[in-house]
Amino acid sequence: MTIPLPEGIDPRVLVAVAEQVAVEAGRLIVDERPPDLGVAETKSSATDVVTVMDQRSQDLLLTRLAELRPQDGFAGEERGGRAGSSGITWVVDPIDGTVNYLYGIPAYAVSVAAVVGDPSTAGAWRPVAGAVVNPVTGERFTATLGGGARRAVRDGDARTLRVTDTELGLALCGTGFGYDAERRRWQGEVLAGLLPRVRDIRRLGSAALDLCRVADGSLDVYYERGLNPWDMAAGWLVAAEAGALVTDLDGGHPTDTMTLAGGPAVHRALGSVLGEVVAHVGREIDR
Ligand code: LIP
Repeated sequence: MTIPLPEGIDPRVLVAVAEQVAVEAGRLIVDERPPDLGVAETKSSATDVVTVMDQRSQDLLLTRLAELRPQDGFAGEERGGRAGSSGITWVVDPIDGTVNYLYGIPAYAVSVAAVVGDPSTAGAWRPVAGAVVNPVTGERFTATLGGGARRAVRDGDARTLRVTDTELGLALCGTGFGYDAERRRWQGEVLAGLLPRVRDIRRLGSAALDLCRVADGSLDVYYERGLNPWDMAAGWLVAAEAGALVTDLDGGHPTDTMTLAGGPAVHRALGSVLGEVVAHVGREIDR
């Protein structure tokens, strides 16, 4: 499905806004992280946690995007959203990699994407501009539809990103796991089938950073079942604009059923093996 860009919308303007507010939120979650940070609440399970900083980060993003882009919609992982009239919706993850943030592991990001279509309906939306900021390393990954993907650490050092494309047996493969025990059991069985077929696995703990690692070549390929729009929206565009195919297992838009990202050849090879393994393990929904 090709969803048109609304008239008068310039992705270059949107990506500048995305990067600016993602950097601001990143600064907040690092500078104001309370020393006694704990779990404010849980969502789908006891391990699906929200900290006070997740909500504070999202509140900042909502406020700043309302100031900078008052006609746009807003949809975030945590509470609070807004309808818009411009045809653009901001899909944000205020802290992607919340468990890493809670444990002090420096692999988390603020993900901010401007999308067209309906992000609440799988396959009915796509990103047109996005930024993923790791506030600990200072890495800022940005992309615009048709405009390429870049990674900067300090002002002025932006580098254009290009994916690798290796054979599957030599591919460093990223993945992740859900918060539900039965899903994790299924994901473990799928992983067991895949592990002998790739170089190795890395579980970084942030889908947004996983997708950006595919874009910069520090992962060759990535797959995960269960991603929400806010986990993948900006990273999807960064990876795709760096030359990755980013799809579900059937070659359509990535969805919560499966997100698969990599250079064309390794994406095809992983998709084929993953399809075999899922067929052998049995589809999760059939169990
Ligand atoms: C995380 C994802 C990650 C997944 C984790 C978690 P969160 O998002 O980015 O890929 O494996 O289970 O869902 O919950 O930290 O925003």
